[in-house]
Amino acid sequence: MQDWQRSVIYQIYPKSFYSHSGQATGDLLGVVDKLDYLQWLGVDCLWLTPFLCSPQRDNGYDISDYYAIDPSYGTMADCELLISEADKRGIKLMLDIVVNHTSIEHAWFQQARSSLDNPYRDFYIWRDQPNNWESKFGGSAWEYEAQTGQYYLHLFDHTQADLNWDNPRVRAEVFKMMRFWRDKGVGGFRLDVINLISKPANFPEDSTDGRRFYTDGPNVHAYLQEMHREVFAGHRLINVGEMSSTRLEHCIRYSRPDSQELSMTFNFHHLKVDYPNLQKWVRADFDFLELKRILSDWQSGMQAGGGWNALFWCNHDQPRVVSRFGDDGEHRVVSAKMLATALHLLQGTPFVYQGEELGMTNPGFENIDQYRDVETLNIYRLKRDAGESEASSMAAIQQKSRDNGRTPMQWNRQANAGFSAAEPWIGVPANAAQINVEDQLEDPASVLRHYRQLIALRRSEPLIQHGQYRQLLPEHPQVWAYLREGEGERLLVVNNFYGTRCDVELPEQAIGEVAQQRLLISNYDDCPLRTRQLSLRPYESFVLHLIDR
Ligand code: TEU
Repeated sequence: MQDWQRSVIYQIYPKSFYSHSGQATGDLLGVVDKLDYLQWLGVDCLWLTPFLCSPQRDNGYDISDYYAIDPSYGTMADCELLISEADKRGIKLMLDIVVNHTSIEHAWFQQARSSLDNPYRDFYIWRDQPNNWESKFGGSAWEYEAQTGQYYLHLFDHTQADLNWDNPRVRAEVFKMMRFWRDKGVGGFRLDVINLISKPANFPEDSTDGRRFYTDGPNVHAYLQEMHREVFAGHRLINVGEMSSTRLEHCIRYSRPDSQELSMTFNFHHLKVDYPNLQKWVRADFDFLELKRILSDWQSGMQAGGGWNALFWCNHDQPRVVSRFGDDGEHRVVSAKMLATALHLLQGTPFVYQGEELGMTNPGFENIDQYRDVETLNIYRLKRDAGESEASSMAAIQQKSRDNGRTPMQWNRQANAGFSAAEPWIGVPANAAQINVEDQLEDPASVLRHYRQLIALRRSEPLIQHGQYRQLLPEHPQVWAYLREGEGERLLVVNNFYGTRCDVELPEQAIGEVAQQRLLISNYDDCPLRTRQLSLRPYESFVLHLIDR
């Protein structure tokens, strides 16, 4: 069993976590200040989104220097302190590495753009004519550079130029930089959109946006194996790849131990169940049957192929899960706990995104001036230019904007939710006085306590780590029930995903002849022990450990 197969990872968006210095934005010393809280919660590893030097056009995913800390987050000494203080508490730091692209302010790009024969020209991807591929943030994926008369590729913002991974000098520079951070003592890497690094040499035109040509591209596995040899081999690191629009067979290859590529993969298929016809920017309910089908296919498929899933509901690009798949009003507490249980009992490595453990909600911002995200602001402009009404544009943005997950962490009832002495860079949700760490630490029935219990269970119950996943009642429109099976024992996990009561009968042959049963966790304190005929209350969820007769 590998380290990460019993771990829980906590994601920090440092800009919104805690400001030690009392500025509008959070900083690395702010994370140091909160390490005791994270240790109490029980997490093994922290993934911090990028805090390296950056013009912050995409909040740090546009890096201009891989060897220096962005001054808004602190200094290299602060980073070293964070690594060593976390280490004292048995917590590793995972660095977010963005190497599909750099900022156009990076020295390599500054060199590359200066002339056609500059030695750095081939660090990027240049063409005399653009093809019809689209940027993930809207518009063409090519930008014209007047000085040299060619176009460069950018799959994201035009200030994020794609690196040319077919150039061995690029790979050597990336691996050297990763060894620098490995030798500083980071416990692993989160690799941003790493399955997009290998583009086909001929850049074909596409009938859609081009993604089928560069997603899981021609040399991606070879490049990751090279990264493994050059950076990971012989070191105890946890490496997770963020995979955009990927496929199961590729994720098995990325994460199988014998491929010698990565530890695990993120994918986003289960978070497109509220994108009707794959359109993100419309307001829509989520498709529950589709959600169960996708998560179940990935559970069974990765298990059969020997791969390993990174499990998550939330991150800095996603709305808050309680607002999305739960109920952020009357049933907020029970639904947040149910969603946590449903995810944490799966096979894989769970990620908890800051504030998720409190059941933090979308902020419900009503005015475009309250939003900060480059993608959201682009989309608003495109919608309004296309004649969409203010009300309809804002309805979609309110539900889908990445800023939903980027509001300040809610620490207490004080001003700015205790995040900073200064006014934060983005608004604090009005419910911070009701939803915050300080209150939930005191409350034995809080969402926070439930997360802590789930994190501890993963360590103490081997079936959570490697029991075989089996879905029950796949067509049930309201309940997600599944088993994690072992030899002569199993976990039964039942989740009512809606705010109405529901009677349900589980199939007899799946439950077997039960000799003993034990309740592991539930979200109602009087959960009756039962395995066949269930009468579930709103958002009710429980886990039973069953031993066969
Ligand atoms: O995101 C990759 C990505 O493709 C999406 O999650 C994207 O942000 C979303 O589809 C837009 O709606 C990663 C980072 O997590 C994100 O914050 C960066 O903006 C992006 O890469 C570029 O580096």
